Amino acid sequence: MHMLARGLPIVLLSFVALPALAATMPVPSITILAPAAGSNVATSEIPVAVATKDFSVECTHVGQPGAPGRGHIHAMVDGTSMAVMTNVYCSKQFTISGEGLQPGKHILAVILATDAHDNASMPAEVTFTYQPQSPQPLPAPAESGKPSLTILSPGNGARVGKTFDLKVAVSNFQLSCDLEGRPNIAGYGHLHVFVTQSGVTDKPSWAPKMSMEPMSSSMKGESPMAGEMKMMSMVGMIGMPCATTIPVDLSQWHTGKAKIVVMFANNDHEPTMGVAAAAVTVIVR
Ligand SMILES: [Cu+2]
Repeated sequence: MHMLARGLPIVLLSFVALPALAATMPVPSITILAPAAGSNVATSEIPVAVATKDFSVECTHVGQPGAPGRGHIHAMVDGTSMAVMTNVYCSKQFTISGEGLQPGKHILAVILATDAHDNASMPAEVTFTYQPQSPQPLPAPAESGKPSLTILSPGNGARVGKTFDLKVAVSNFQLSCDLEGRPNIAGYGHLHVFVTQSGVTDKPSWAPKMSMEPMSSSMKGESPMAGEMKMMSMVGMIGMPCATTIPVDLSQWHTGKAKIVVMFANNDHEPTMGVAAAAVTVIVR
C-alpha cells in the first residue's frame, strides 16, 4: 500500500464554492507549516503544525451537526480517503505516528472538517521524506479469539455530569491509535464513539456548499474525496480513541437523555466485522 501510494501523485481535487456561499461567508482555509515541503523528518513521530484562516479549531462540539467557521482537522498520509486518515485533531499542532510507515517519501494531506466530519476547506498537502533512526514495522497480526466490547461505565440509564469517563472492556482486540490510517492488521484497531441526542444530532448537518470532483479521470474508479465525503458525514461521532477509559465532554450538549455507542473499527476506520457495538443511554445533568 505504501509502495503504491508513494508512486502516485495525490488525488487532485477541484472545489467549487457556490456564489451564494462565497458572498455570505469566508471559506476557511488550512496551510501546513510543518513538516516543510521537501524536508526530512528524522524523528519516529512526525510533528505537524498547521495554520488556519476563518476557522476555529476545537472539539467541544465534535459530533454535532456543525456550524460555519468551526470544527477540527483531518489528516491523511499517502492518500485522501478515510482509509488513510490518521485521526481527527483538535489543535493546530499534533503528531502522527511513524509506526508502519516505510522510510522514504510520503505525502501528508490535511483538511478542515465540520463538527460532523464533512470537509470544510480545500485540502493542503506536503511531500516529506521520512528518515527515522529506527523505523517501526507494522505489528504481526494479533488475532487470538473472538473480539468483544462492553461498556463498564456509565451504566445504562445512569445520570452523568456533562463531563465523565466512559469505561469499556475490550478483549481479543489490540487498541492502537498509532495504526489509524495504516493497513488493516487482524486483531488491531481502535474505537469509534458516537453520541446521539434528541434536539442536537437529529438536526440536519451543516456543510459548506463545495462540490468536489477528482480532476484526474484515472482516479475516478478509486475511492476519491467524493466517496470519503459520504463516509465522513458522520453526525454523532465524537472521537476515534484507543484507550479503555475515554474522557467524554458533553458541555456543549443538552441536558437530558443521550445515547452513547461504542464500536470497534479497523485501521482503515471500517467497522470490525463480527463485533456488536456496545450502547448505553445516559441522562446528562
Ligand atoms: Cu476510526
